[in-house]
Amino acid sequence: MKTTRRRVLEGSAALLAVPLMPAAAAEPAGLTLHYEKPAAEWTDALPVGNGRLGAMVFGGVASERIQINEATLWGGGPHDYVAPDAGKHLAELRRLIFAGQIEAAEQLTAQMMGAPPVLLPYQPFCDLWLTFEDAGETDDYARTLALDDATVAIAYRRGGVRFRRDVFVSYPDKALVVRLTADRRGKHNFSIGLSSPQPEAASEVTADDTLQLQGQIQARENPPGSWIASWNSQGLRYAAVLKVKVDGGSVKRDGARLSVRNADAVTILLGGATGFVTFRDVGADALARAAEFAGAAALKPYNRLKRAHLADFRALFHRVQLQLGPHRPSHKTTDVRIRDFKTADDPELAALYYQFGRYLLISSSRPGGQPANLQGIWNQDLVPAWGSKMTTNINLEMNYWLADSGALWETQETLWNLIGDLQVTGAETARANYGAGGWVLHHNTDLWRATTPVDGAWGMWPMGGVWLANQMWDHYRYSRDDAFLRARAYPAMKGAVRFVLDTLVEAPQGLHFAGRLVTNPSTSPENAYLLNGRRAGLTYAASMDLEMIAALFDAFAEASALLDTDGDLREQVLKAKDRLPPLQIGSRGQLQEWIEDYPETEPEHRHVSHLWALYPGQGISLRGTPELAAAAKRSLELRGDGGTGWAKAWKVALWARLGDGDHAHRLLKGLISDSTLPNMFDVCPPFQIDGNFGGAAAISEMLLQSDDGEIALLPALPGAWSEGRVQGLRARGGVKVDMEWRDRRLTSAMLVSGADHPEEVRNGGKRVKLDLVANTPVRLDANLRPRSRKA
Ligand code: FUC
Repeated sequence: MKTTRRRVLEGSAALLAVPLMPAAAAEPAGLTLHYEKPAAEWTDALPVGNGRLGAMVFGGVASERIQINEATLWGGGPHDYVAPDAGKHLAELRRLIFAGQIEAAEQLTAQMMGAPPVLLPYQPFCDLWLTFEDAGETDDYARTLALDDATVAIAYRRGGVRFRRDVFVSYPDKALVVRLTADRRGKHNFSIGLSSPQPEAASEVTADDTLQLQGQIQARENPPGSWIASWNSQGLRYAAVLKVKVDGGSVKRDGARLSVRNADAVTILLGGATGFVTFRDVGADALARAAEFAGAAALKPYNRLKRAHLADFRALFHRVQLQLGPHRPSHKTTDVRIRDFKTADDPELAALYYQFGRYLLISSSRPGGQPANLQGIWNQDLVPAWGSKMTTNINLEMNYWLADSGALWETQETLWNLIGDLQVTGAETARANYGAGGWVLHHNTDLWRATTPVDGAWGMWPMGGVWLANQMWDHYRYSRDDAFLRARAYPAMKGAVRFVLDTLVEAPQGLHFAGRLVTNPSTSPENAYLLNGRRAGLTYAASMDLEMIAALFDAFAEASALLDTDGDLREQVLKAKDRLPPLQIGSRGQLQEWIEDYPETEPEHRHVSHLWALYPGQGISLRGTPELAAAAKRSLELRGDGGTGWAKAWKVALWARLGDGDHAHRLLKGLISDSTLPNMFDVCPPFQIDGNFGGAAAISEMLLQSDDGEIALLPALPGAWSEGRVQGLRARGGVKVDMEWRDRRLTSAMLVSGADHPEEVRNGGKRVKLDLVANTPVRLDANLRPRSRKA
């Protein structure tokens, strides 16, 4: 590479600003994941991301692998899944279900699936390789992910030289950044390559400091049983452009790679893009986009990139601070702390797990990107587990449970956009499959916004839209953002209401709750019951449907009144609500999952769908509906404390809602010790990110709960967290909450509301009624007595 005057100046400026001497392995702090070895497997590697680009950093000494994803790189192409004849079978399906002929009904669903009846997968993008020249013995190795820097750092001594490598993905500068420094000049000697697991991807050197990789998703036959469709034409184009800047030394082409010689420090910038514009338009110029991102980042000195990255990331991340237990620096590596969490007294690891959830959400879901899928944005497999799709019968929703309470509302922008698209495709499915208005979503979707039933009879679950519409309303309850309600939530809620009203049917004579309005077809996600000795999944009016529909109807009534619109529809909704069957308590004292008290085929089934109204819904609560809460508790006991990672996370939150912090904590131990990988990723198994997000949401539910007009401080504090403090958690009503506690008792709290409104605050048996005034902090003492501002 030609050493231009500009580059020399920029290089020396960087030398002045960043000392060449890399910091020794940082003292492991409360917000750092810390390891003493490079990653041997993908699930040891550490994630970074900006919502569009995700990367897994391995931290090798002889060679570094950084595995990279781009959020819009999926299999297939724009596609309409609607099977035009699916609706013809609806009447017969309903008849069979009401007649108890479930086996025949389940067979019939094969005629009602989407075309094709499985969806398309999220795809890996490319790998960046750094191959280092042998430079002698290595010691003093440390690999860290400092959450509040959103940076993976690798530090070691090799041949007597201290090296350091920092990797982050910048949201403001739209690029992956790798910075290599050393404590001696001229010591960086390595080559740089790009590859991709995608067939026919081509990598080439286009200048002495530039590499690029380009390709197009190829037609593919996927293995049966992979829950992934095959596709028979080329799909999305993708491109990565990489630029290298050296301080001292040189960089030049070396075959298909770039070679860095004798550099003092090196900065590598990578931009990545696909042709994706919308789910119906994939015509963007991927290469031009990638080149623009890398080129623009390369014009900025490293320090500016780093400063912009930190400012951007910290503006979100620092909104919530959490300390559990006394601060005791741990010198164990994070994988050991995870393994030992079950038996060790390590409350700070729970706080780290909480903040890691927030870290992952900021890194995988930012405006302009896609919602976090089953793996967030991190996936190395061509055939990922469950296609790494967006599964909507629990997983996608769970991904966002922590967003509002954890003050990360912007991360939901991608979800609101997805729901906007699903209203378009879901209207077609509602019409074709059900002859209904409004919009419908079943249990899975992908980049192409599938809304049809897929996968099998358990896919005949038309409630995905109802769940998501409820989630939008809940965001309104947290944010009190009227513009959001009017422009985004309300249309989605109204469309979901329309679909439900058009599909509720009267239960026929002779059946339980004859004459009431019920859903049919219906299923309690993925669970099955025994009917005449046979396994059956389909039914009418599964409890979850009734809970979510009742919540949606209430929300719609409130929203339409607030917006002063749709009075007639509101009347209709309230009348329909009165005609829904009630929730029932079964023979074992449990909350009944189905319309009849059927025996279950798998009593410890991972899904706890019928407890939706306890969490994330709020239709069941200890004080509001004590009998149903007791039945929900019985259901939880019968289900047991096992399950997938996400199932445990959900149960932590459910026990928190029941006010049992110690039981919640016992489950959290299981989640962290038994369902968490060395890099702190959740396992389903395999890796699935929902448990990370659900676990974080559940931790905040242990500390703070809120309903309209009521905030509970420390409602489910376990003995293991006898002291701590939290700042910046959010309660419904737009209230920011800080708290401190000691000996498991609240010592002080501070509330700041975004708007004037009354609020009742509760802690244990104590209560206080407050008239909150916008932006005026209210400090409460241990007895919830407001303290004067001066005190
Ligand atoms: C649902 C769950 C599985 C898994 C899959 C992605 O089907 O029942 O456990 O999480 O989604």
